[in-house]
Amino acid sequence: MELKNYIAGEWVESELQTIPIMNPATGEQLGTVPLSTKTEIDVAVQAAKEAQKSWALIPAPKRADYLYEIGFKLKEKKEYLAQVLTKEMGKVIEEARGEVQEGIDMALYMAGEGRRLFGETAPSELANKFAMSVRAPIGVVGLITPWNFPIAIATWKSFPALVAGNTFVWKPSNETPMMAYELAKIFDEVGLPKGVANIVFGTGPTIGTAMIEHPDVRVISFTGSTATGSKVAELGGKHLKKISLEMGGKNAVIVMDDADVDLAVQGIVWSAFGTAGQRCTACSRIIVHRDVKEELEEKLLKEMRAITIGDGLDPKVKVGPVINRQALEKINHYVQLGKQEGATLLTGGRILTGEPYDKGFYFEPTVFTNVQPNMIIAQEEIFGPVVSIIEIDSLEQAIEVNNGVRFGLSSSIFSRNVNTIFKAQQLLDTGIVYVNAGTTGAEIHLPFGGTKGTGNGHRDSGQAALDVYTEWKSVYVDYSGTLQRAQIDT
Ligand code: UN1
Repeated sequence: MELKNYIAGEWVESELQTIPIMNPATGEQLGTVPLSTKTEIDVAVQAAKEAQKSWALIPAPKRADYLYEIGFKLKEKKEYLAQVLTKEMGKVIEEARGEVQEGIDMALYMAGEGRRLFGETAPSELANKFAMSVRAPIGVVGLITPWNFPIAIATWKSFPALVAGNTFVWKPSNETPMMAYELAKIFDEVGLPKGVANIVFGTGPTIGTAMIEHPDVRVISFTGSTATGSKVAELGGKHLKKISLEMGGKNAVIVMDDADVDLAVQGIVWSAFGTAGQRCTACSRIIVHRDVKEELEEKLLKEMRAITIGDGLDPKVKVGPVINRQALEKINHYVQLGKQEGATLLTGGRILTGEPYDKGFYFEPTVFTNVQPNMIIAQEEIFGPVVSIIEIDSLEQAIEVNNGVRFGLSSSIFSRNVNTIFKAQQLLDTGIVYVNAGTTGAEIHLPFGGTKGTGNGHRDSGQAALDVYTEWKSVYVDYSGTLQRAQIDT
């Protein structure tokens, strides 16, 4: 499949350089993706700008009708999309179906927002004057999305942008362009007006930069690494753009001495090794009370023996490949570093070789124990199936360790004590807190995002996403027929 950009409702052929799209499970080439230039961004932004004028004038409930149609199409194609997603990204088929479901849910949820988009009224300080604030669309928004959730994250951003009356130019990840292509086909099939949704493939330094610098792009919504996000913020700040960032995590599961350890182990396995640890919400630290540490380690090892690793299309497989060779090497680098730092390797730690692993990129699910909170493996985001066990002996210490990293996306606590639970949810410095569940599995109608190095105060998903894609407009209507002056004594 040779992908093309989708600009102004057309599939735009290009003579540009292309790069291959690979299946990380098998090394098979699935197609090619073009690397666009600044010029394509300019054409797409102009199309989006033109389209936005009329799109913004369509009543929100009518704009929402397109989202319902998109949601129905996603539902109709769910199995097909999940298969493509697994081939292109590597996550296991069950998770791929779950991700497409997130897209369906987001479409229908945001379509519902078309009939809300509530504003506020306020009493005026003057008689015969009406005051209100309404959510106004901003204009053209630029979306930059990662490969680990190529459908879900795109829908968290594009659907609220659309329902609020914006148009967009989207740069998907080059690792997972087929999902973007499939979404573009759906936009086309439901007859979304030309120019409302535009997709341009290419690299961050070329077209990501062009998008951020473009004077007609008013908002940039980015999900990716903290290193890249901080560059986006720097450049966007210079150009006075509204920037929404969702970045890394170093999420922990806390297991207290009164926890249901069996349940905690299940939560840890799902959150640490699901998606091969490539979620920004993945569990990469286990902060465990010393009284249950041994029990937890034993049960964890037992549970991990049942994990089948392989091609995610096989329904028996629980852990698929990682995205590419660089990822494999990066994970391996951290594992070697962990050993050098003096952590004890409890299990795993190897790049898998031999049949059927040689052609793809597979890393063994890995657990380090006796990890100190300040070790590099307990501080930096590894983005792979590697988890570190840190021992504590009080809730206070657990909270301190949890909060002692530069990220703040997700955290979790396993305990049967209601006081412990409520105290923890208050003190954990993360945007998402789970009680008696792992660190993954956010639902689309709640705000998604984090504190510190994870974000810059904005949120994807939920009603909070509308704050990214709207501007508050305060409207005063004076129906007195006279010149009334606020703040002036009469
Ligand atoms: C991500 O890891 O980038 O909460 C998104 C979850 C998923 C989304 C994760 N619903 O784990």
